[in-house]
Amino acid sequence: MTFQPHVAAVPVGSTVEFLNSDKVAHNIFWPAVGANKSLKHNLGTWPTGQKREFKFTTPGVVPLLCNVHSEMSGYLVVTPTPYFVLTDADGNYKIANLPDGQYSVAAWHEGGKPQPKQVKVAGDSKADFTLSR
Ligand SMILES: [Cu+2]
Repeated sequence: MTFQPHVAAVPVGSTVEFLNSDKVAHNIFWPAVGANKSLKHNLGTWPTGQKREFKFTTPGVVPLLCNVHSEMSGYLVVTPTPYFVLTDADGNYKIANLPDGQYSVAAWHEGGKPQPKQVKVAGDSKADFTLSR
């Protein structure tokens, strides 16, 4: 009765498989991708052991919902870049193998909006964020 993981991230263009490993049928739909409501979609409802897939071609936060169980919620973050990472439980993150250069790096937390920041990367560099709702 939960999306696992609760938050996942994939680069744009990825095809994501949604497996129902629960004992009951579930639905998955999303009301928008980012702020774009025209990208809402309903994958339908499917039973135990089956999966459905979807190719995400637009970057943005995708709030995953189940119309059978209103308490279910998860998030898929479709990134515009292959350089992304989930933080650890303390909020620490590290993006490895990033070429030196000027970047816009954005942090996102459930319930908030992506917070972009300009960062110049030269070797080991650091960008801290304070996230609020
Ligand atoms: Cu459900």
